[in-house]
Amino acid sequence: MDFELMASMMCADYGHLEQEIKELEAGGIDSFHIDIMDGRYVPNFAMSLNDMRYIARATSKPLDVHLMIEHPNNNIGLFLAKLRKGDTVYIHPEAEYHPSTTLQKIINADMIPGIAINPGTSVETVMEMLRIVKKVLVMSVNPGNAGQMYLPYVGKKITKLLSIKEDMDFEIYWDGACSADKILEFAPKGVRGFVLGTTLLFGKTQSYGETLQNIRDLRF
Ligand code: S6P
Ligand code: MG
Repeated sequence: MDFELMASMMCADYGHLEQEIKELEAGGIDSFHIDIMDGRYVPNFAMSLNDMRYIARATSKPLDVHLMIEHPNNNIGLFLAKLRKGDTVYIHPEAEYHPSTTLQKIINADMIPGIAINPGTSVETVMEMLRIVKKVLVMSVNPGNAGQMYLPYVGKKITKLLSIKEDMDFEIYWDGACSADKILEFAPKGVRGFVLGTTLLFGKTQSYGETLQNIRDLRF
């Protein structure tokens, strides 16, 4: 079964960040998920521009940048200037008056445009943007923190997105409280990738390599 695994770097050990990156790479992680928070759009501060730039320099794997900031259009250029072609940038449509303008800037920079949709956001309200983006990051927790509980009502929205993804040409990614049973259930249905945080990857006794191998060995 082909699916992608992303490491949620806000959960990494910042005392040994370079080592964390190398271990995740050696363990076969597909990309690094970077949660940028501004303390306004979400009630938390997590990673910022310098963290993102550090990781971009430390790895040649793709970055998966999740902007949880108000009005990303105002300063998205700061992020795009430090990323590489082929990296992904997600915005939250509710955080911008004209989200398609911001998405166009991401496209013009040769990066992959995505939207992140909150548990309380319905597919219908983002329908037109689904024609522009290549990736939809479905939040299965409210944005702002790692280590939260999965919100089961999100499952119905994923079913709806799965039914239109081929016609509208986008892929679905999972963010929040991702456990092995969620990968087992949703990868075969067509969810393309999963962000791994404290639920499955970080703060465990086993190595990242062992955890990632166990996921790849799941019996679907
Ligand atoms: C939440 C953020 C996520 C979390 C990730 C943590 O606002 O967008 O990327 O970092 O979900 O995973 P977990 O397993 O601790 O919920
Ligand atoms: Mg995220």
